[in-house]
Amino acid sequence: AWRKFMPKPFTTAEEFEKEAVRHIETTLARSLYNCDESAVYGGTALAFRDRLILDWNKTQQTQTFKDQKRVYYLSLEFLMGRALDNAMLNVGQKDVATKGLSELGFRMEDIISQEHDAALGNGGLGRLAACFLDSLASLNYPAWGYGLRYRYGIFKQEIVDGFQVEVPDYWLDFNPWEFQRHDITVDIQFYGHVNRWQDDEGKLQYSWEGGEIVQAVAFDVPIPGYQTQTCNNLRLWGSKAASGEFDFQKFNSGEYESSVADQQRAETISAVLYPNDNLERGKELRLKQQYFWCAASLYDIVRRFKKTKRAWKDFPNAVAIQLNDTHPTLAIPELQRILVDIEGLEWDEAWSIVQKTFGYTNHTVLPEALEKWSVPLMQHLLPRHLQIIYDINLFFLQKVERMFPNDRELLGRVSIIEESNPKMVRMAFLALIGSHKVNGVAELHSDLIKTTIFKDFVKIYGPDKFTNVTNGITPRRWLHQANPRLSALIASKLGGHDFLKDLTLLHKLENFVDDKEFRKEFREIKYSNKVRLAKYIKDTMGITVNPSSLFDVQVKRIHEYKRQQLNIFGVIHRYLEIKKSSPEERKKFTPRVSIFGGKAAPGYWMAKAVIHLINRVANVVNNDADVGDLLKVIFLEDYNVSKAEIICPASDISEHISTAGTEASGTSNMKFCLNGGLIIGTCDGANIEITREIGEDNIFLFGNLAENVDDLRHAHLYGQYQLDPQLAAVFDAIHSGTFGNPDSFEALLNGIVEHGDYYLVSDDFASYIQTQDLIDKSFRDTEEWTTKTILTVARMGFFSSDRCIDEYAESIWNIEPIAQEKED
Ligand code: 26Q
Repeated sequence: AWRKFMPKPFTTAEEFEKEAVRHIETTLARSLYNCDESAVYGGTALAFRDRLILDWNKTQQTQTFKDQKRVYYLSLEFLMGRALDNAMLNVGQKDVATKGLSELGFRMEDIISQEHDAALGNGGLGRLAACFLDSLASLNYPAWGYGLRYRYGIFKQEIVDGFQVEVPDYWLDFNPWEFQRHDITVDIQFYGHVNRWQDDEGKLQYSWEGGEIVQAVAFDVPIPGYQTQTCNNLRLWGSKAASGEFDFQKFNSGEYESSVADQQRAETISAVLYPNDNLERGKELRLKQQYFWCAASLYDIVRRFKKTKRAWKDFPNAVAIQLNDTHPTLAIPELQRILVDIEGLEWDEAWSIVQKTFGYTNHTVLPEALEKWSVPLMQHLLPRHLQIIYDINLFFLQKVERMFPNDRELLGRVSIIEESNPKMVRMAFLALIGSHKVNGVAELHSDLIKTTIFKDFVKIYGPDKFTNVTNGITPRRWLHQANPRLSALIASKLGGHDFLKDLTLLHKLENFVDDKEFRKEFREIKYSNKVRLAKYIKDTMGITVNPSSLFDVQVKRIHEYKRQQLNIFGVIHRYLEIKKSSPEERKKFTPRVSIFGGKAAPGYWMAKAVIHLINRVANVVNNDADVGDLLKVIFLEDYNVSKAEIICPASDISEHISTAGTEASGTSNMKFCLNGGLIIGTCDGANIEITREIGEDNIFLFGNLAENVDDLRHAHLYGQYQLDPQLAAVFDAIHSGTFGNPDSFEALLNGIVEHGDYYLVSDDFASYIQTQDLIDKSFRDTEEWTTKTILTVARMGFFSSDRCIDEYAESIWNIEPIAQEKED
């Protein structure tokens, strides 16, 4: 009966304008007479938000009513980027809004760029979570994301005199996409002690008492699917001081200031995203963040389950929880605690529920990234959880002892507790033991975890506990939104946009690979995307680059294992070659623009030195009149999701050149290929599967293989070591001061020359340079290049996150989509 009061969604430009203007005038209280782009952004976002909310409410109602199994994706990072364009494309009214805005005198592009990125993540892991939410909603899976509502996302990067400077990213000034749920709060306990007693039946009981309480408040973000009414929920927890008697007492007894200090201390839990990517540093506040978010999310999930009045053993039939890396591992002892201490289940019964509920995704084999927490810290912060972890470990080791009697060393190797000083809790082992499935994120990586970090566990649990789900990306954002012209061209050939829901349909493009007109349009689109990036470079840096040059892009977090240093050494090599060539020889060079972008963790000195070197080289090369258009070097400031949307469609070649065996998957490799860029890469992560799909002829692979890395490292340290001669020439140039004071780069070069070249830069240098030369040649043959790029796009269907999510749903979560019933 209430339906008749529900607002009707707009369908024409005029109806859209009416809604947007109403929001500007009333919701935002901005007079139309000083209406700027930010106000128009607000009005547009609110007009679309209204439409989403209707679907959102309905989806949540349907999901509750149907009571099918749901998946909860626990991630400390959701690197969402902007929401408006995505909302418009998903709802399908962007054209209407574009027309409406232009009637009001505004350009859609300018309005979209008013929005602040939601930058609640570092890099690949966080962006993967965002792509997964998009696919889950688009495929109608009942799913929620759970994360933290950081007040500060990943820092903004400024380059000052060639150095990275970090600036705080306060992004919540105006965020129309979140809804605070004042009524959904959870009290979270820290510190305190454990009481143990016997109940009437003589059974041991434990309770966690005392300590301090911090309140978790829910903030919900709607996640629309593409061309479906499904709108899922992302719930982010914010922290505040618990509003209890405690505060009142303090207040009444005149301790006003100290009560304000308590308030602020509580709020620091959700204040800031830790800016480390693939590096863990054991900070107490980080552990507090992890427990705060796990405990709040589990309380919420359990509360929802209890409303259905189903039996506890049914919990794993109603709930699947996926752990995005080890960051949410505390959810495992927390669920065990809820079931045993609070709900009164027997240990074994509870443990079987826990194991059936959780799945764990591993994203790294790098030793420095494996999470460990000191036992004394955990004892102090979470005394009951530490006991539970010890019990989990005890029962696990007893099982191992029964399987492999008298293998003491094995017990030491697989123990959740590392017997170091201080003792450490190995989170990856706890996550593995507490889950029914463990997956890697690309085939090579999933194989590697079985032979390296989890080798012993394969013997214990058998190989079936381990599986692979190769990562994917959402084609809605990374093709349709980022590259609308390419999306339109594909649609014109394939007869519609169905490929955005089934990316394997792209294979039909192969039929047009010889179609002259198609090839020409395909090339023109790439060119216009390069013009757009060139304009961005001109506007932001004042540097002119020629869009006909080969655009060579490496954008990702700066890390030694990703080897931006290999790239910049290659650039220096190229510069030296140009300098020493005759005018005649110079004509043979393929003009190139080397584009870098990415943030370094603030405490990661080596990564910062790489940024500094790139900027110094840029300074010299770009101002050398001798070189002109043959080479330009660009370091783009503050690489983020919305910049990736401009950069990915504009590359000819992108670099994915990690030391073999170190990059678990990579996902930007997929974004570049999907947009008709080719790859120079090592045999690492998803590059290997990309090669299998698109064909060896269409990718430029180089370098040593993962299987040889150990031997090479060993040879560096204990055998004969010869620096590659071409690399030596590069180092000579740096040392001689060609790029300014060489002192800044001592540590960087020494890591290679003196300290064993852990990342094998020298070993791979010759083959890298050679492959770049091959690329130069290939690029000059426009026809050959065009064929390669078209075939690449046509064969990228496998790398949709939709395929990836279907695999998780089938092999790990055991969940089914919920068809949305059409409105009457
Ligand atoms: C851990 C402890 C304390 C502080 C920070 C962290 C931390 C934070 C972020 C550890 C790791 C990360 C991020 C890791 C990451 O982004 N990994 C990438 O995941 C992608 C998606 O699976 C892969 O494609 C990349 O290969 C992998 O590097």
